[in-house]
Amino acid sequence: TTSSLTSTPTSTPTPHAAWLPDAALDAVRTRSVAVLGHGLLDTVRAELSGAPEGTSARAELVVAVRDAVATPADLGLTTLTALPDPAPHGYVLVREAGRTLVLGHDDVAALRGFYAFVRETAVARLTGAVPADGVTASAPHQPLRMLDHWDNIAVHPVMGQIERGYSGGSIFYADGEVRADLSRVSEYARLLAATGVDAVAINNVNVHAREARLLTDGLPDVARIADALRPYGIRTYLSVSFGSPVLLGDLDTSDPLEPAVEQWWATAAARVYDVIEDFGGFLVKADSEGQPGPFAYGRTHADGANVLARALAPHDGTLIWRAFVYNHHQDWRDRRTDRARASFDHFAPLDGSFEPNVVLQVKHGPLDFQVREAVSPVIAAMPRTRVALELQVTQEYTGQQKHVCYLAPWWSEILSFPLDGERSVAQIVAGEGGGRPGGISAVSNVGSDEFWTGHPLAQANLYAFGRLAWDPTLRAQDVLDEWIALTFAGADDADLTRLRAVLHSVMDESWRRYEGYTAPLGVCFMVSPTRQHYGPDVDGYEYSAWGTYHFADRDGVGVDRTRATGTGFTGQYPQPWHDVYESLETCPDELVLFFHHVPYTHVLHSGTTVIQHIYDSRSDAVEELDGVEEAWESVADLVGGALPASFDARVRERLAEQRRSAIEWRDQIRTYFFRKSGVPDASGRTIY
Ligand code: GCW
Repeated sequence: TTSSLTSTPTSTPTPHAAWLPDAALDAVRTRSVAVLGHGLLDTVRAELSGAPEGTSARAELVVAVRDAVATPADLGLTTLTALPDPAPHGYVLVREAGRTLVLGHDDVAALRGFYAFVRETAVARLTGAVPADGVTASAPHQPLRMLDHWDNIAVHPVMGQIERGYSGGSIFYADGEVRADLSRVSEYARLLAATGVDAVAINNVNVHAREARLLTDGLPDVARIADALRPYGIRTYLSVSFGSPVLLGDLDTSDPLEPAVEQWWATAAARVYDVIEDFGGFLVKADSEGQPGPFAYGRTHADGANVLARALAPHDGTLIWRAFVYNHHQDWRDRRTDRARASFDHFAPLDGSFEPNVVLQVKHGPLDFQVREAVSPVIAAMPRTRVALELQVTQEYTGQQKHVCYLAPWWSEILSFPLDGERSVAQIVAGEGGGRPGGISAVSNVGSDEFWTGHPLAQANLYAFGRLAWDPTLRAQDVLDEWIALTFAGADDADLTRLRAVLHSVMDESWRRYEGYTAPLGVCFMVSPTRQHYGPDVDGYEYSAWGTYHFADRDGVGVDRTRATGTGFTGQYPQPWHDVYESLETCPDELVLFFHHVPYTHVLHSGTTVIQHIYDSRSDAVEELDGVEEAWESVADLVGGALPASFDARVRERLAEQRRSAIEWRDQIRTYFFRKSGVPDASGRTIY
C-alpha cells in the first residue's frame, strides 16, 4: 500500500500525541501543585489543570520563577540555607522529602524545567532510577536551538508542499494561505518546548514569489503564527529573499551597498517588529542553487549579510546567513573544482567582517547532509564569527522517513568531534573556550501527517535534536530511553519494558545499518536524481553539474581531496586532521573514499579490501533487517493496547518498504562494482 506514503497536503488528521501523551502529564497531575509567577507560567498552569492545588510551602510540585520566591522557608524547604540561582535560560530542580521544586531563571526556563520534571518522572518509571534528593541544575549549552522549515505556501507538483518533506503537507499553510486554524502549530510548539528548541523559521530557504510576501502583506498571518509559538517560549524567524528590494519593493537593485537598499531593509525590519515585538530575525540562503545574492553586484557575503543585520540590530534581531554556497554548474571532467572546498573558500577569508548579530549557519559536512561525511572545516575556521551548526532532521539522504534511521548517534559523533584538536564541534559553536557563541539548527521533519513525521519512529529524531541542542553530551541511547518513556507512558510496566528492548534493537544501530547498505566508505550521493534522492542510482549524479562525484572507474573509486595529488581540501583542516586525512595510513576507513581515490584492492585498516568491504557490508546490513522485523513482530500482542494499531500498521508498512529499498541498494551497488572492477565477491554471495 502506498496511500499513506503520500498524504495530501491539506489533510489534518488528529495528531498523535508524540512524546507528550496525557499519560505522561497525568503521572505528574496526581501531585498537589503550586505555580508561582506570570507569563509562560500560565502554560504550566494549563498543563497542570486538574491537579489538586497546594500551597507553596506544602505542594508536592512547585513551579516558580526565581524572582517569585525569596527564601527556602517560602517553599517549606528545610535542607537548604539559601535558594539556588539558576543560570541564565536555565532551571534548577530541588528535591526534598518527596517534594520537587522547579525554579526557572525566567518564565521560559521555568516552563522548560517543568517539562524536565515530566520527563524525569517518566524515565524513572522506565529505568527504575528514581532521582535522589538534592539540587540539579540545567542550562542550554547552545544559545540558539532552532528548527528550519522548508515549507512552502504553494504546493509543488513533484516536490510536494515541503521541500524534502516526508510527512505530508505543511502545518503552517494550506490552500495557498496561512492556515486559519493554527492549533496544530501550538501542539508542535508544545512538543518542541519539552525538548529545548527555542526558535523556528517558518518558510523555505528557497524563497519563491508567494512566500517572499510573508515579509510584507503576509505579516498579520506571520504574527498569528508567532502568537501560537510564543506561549511555549519559541521565537519566529522568516526566510527572506536577498532579492526582496527588487521583488517586493520599487527598487531596481538589491545591491547591499546602495543606500536605498539599506533603507529598504531597515523599513522592512521595522514593519515586522511593529507587529511581532519578539520576532527572532531573518534566515537567508544567498547565491546558492539559484537564489539571489550579493555576487550579482560584485559584493561579498559579508556585505550582503551585514545590510540585513543592520536592519535587524535596533530590534535585537538576529540574521542567520547560510554558508551553503557552491558552484552547481560544474563539469565532471574538471577535477580541481571541489564542492567540498567551496564553503571554506568563500567564507573563511571573511572572518571578522560580519556584524555582531550575524550567525553563519554551516552544514555539518562540506557536501550536503550525507549519511557519512567529514565534519565541515568551516566550523573551526572563523573564531571571530558566530557560527551555527546545521543538521538535517528531515531524512532527505537517510531514508526519507520510510527507513528507520535514528540519527542521534550520528549527531553525537559530529557534536563530540574534536575539530580543532581540542574542542568539540558543540563547544566551538557554543563559543566555549574562545570564539563567538552561535548555536545549532536543523531542518525539521514535521508535517500534517497523523504521526507528525511519516515514520512514527522518526519522531525520536526530532526529540533527540532538541535534547542534543540543549545538552550535546547526552548519550543517544539515553535520549531514546527518554523518548520511549514519554511516548509510551500509558503502557503498563511489563509492556513498557518489552517495548523498550524492542525499540532499542530496532533503532540503536539503524543509522549504521543505513550507511551499511547505501553509499560506502564516505563516498556520498549515489542517490536517484529522478526519484528526489530516494533509492540508489550509482551514476545518477556522476555526469551532472552538481559536483557530487565518486569517480569510479575500472581501477578504483573515491575523490582525491589530498594536498599532494588532489583538490587540496585536506588543507582546510586544522591539525591533527590536516595530516590525518591527508594520509591513507591514518585516514579512518569510514571516510577513505571521501578523501582518497584508491584501487579496489586497497586494504582497509579493518583488514579487508575496499571491494570486499563494499560487497560484505551491503549484504550484512540487509541481513540485519531480518532481526529488525522479528523484533517488531515480537510485540504484535501489544497492538491495540500499549501499541496503537495505526502506529503499528504504519511502522510495518515502512519496514516492508525499507527492506525492498535496502535490497535494491545492496544489489545495485554490488553489481555496479563487480561490473566495474571484475573482482569476484570472495564470500560467494550472489551478484545479480
Ligand atoms: O540538500 C539540498 C536539498 C535542497 C535544499 C538545499 C539547501 C532547500 O536537496 O532541496 O534546498 O540542500 O540546503 O539549501
